[in-house]
Amino acid sequence: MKKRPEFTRREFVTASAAGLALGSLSPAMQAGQERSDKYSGRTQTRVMIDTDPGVDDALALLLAMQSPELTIEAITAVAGNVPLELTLPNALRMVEIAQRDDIPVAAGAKGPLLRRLVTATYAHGENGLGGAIFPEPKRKPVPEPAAELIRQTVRKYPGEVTLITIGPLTNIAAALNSDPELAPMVRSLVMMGGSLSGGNITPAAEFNVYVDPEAARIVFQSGIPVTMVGLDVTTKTSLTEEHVRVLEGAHTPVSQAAGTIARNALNHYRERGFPGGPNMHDSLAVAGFLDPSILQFQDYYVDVETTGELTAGETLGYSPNTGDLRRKPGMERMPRTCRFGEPHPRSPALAHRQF
Ligand SMILES: [Ca+2]
Repeated sequence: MKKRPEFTRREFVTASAAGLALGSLSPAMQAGQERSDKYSGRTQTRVMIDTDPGVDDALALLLAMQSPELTIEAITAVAGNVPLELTLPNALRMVEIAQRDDIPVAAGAKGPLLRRLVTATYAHGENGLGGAIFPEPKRKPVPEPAAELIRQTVRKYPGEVTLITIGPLTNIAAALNSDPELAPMVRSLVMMGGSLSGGNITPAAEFNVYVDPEAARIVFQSGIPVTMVGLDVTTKTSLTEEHVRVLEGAHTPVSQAAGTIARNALNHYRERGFPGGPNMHDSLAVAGFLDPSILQFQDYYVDVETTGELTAGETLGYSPNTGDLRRKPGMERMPRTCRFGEPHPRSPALAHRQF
């Protein structure tokens, strides 16, 4: 048997996306191999990643930076899971660990457009990485604020840049607000956020949208083609002991860091008395972008509740197949640009994983 010299990206994807997808720990997943192979001849896709690390953000960032399919123009930090004072250095730490000095990191919004910041230290630990400790980053952010860097980059490559958002949408909304001509220049936007089947911070709302519902609404109504990877599908991912051991068992700096973060996250989750393991929301958004065949999609017009006393941040999906729904004026003319994911029942990777 041929000895594997190092931890492959396939294994990293599998572990960091909690078993979703491109990779395989099982010899049964030949189809996964074929899917990955097709990328060898594919042109790189230009992306920017907006993030609030965040345990699953950190793993999603490492996954993205290990993915040769992506040209990452920048990583922009936003307040969310923890304040910007932590998400920014955490993003810088991940770039250093991945040795990606070529990727600029920008500081973004310290809080939502209109509201006070709500954080999720209960889930991500006080430092945002589940308590996993890494040295202070030596890298510094670029001088441009995140919204300005997003604006400049999209304008530099009109029609080419996909925005991958795995935190509250404040930075994206700020960029769109600053430049009314920007939205049509964005190729697409893939978000971890929202839900059409109940929330995780309130019964109605998913965390990223709840933190800044006004920003989310601007994004959903911008006309940018949006792929919404929401709780409908991300709650079907679960970090397991097996995944963590795979990461810990490899000896590259990235897999070791991912293993440390994942181990702390799993322990933190168990200490709070929950069964199973934490959902890998953000990793799934990145994995689903790298390989859309792991998800299946449905078209919806999605709007965001911004004023509800109990329901602020709820995302509502208007299916084009439900003809008698009462819609707002103009909604019918909006392109049906929003989708959400369901695990694909025929995906061989999914067929062999826990969901
Ligand atoms: Ca996040």
